[in-house]
Amino acid sequence: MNDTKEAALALLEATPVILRALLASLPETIVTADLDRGWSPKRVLAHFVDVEPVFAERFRRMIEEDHLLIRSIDPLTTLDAGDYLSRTVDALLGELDRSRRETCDWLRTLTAGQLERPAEHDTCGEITASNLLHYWPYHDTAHIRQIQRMLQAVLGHELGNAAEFDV
Ligand code: NI
Repeated sequence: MNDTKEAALALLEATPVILRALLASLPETIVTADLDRGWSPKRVLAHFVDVEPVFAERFRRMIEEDHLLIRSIDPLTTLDAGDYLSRTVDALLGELDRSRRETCDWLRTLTAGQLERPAEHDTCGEITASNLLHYWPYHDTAHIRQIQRMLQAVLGHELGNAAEFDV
């Protein structure tokens, strides 16, 4: 396995750990606050839980089926249909942790040949399993940054003149 694939897998495994460290001890008022145009940190976590089986199923089908046609989904529609926000942050973190571990154990069994298998995405064109393996943690890191920006904004209200310091 080459270094970028190893990094992709390591980052996939790190995501539930990072999210737990960021979110598990925060006050409920902050974790559920609308901090980014309708998004709270908890809603971003719910998005992780919601798309996890979609990624996993796409990946399995790419390995098992020839010339798979991947249909795009509307992630906001499936998120809002999922009623995730009635669950606790801890329950959402637990579910992501379990499903991610199961998927990563399976991903580690794939051969280089399997990772070259192509599929056709309905809007993006041809992608390989390897492309999806790298896109997945790329998507994770974008949403982790989104949560970190939200939390930085919370702190930003309390800086006073310390806002003038260089970061
Ligand atoms: Ni997303």
